[in-house]
Amino acid sequence: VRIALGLKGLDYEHVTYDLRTDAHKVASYLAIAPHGLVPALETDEGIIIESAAILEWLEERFSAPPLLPDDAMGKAVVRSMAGIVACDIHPLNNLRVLKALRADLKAGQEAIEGWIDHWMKEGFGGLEALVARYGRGFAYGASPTLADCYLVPQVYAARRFGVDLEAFPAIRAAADRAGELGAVKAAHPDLQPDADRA
Ligand SMILES: N[C@@H](CCC(=O)N[C@@H](CS)C(=O)NCC(=O)O)C(=O)O
Repeated sequence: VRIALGLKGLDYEHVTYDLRTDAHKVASYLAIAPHGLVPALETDEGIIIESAAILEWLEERFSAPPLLPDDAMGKAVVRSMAGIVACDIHPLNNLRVLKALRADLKAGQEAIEGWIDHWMKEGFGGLEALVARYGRGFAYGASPTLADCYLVPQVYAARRFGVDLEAFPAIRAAADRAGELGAVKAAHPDLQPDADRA
């Protein structure tokens, strides 16, 4: 969502919630986002939760620059790429799932790392084929789309977890190309107001 806001040149106030201290589970945040997950976007029209809904709203309200292709098939492909990350990879490796694996299923650190590695690679396998087919520098085509808004953070997470991305050259190239953009650089976790300072 930060990447899309930046690509569209939109100014926003950034309110952070530290997931490590369960700040997203307090009543004041649940009043904003009843599902207890970040992000949420507070707009003049109301509050929007769920990244896909936020991104589609931004696209509808602030059409320039467009983050979806013109044609219906192009839009479908970009949404397929986004869906692989949003539905097939990210939720399985989310904090609450990893916590449940540890607490309820008694998984140790090695098992958790194996789980993350498995589901990232499983999802990246399909995504790699799409990016290799449709990418022309970016994940889809020659300019950034919603697909890059999903791809960049997922590749960041993969690298943070030490997942070997050798088998996914198209994904790596697209994420690295997008990473050169000012809007993407500014959205990097290390540059956020709540980032741990070394
Ligand atoms: N489907 C939601 C997922 C949101 C989500 O899982 N956010 C993560 C941070 S990237 C979170 O809030 N995790 C907290 C937790 O797992 O307790 C979306 O796309 O917005």
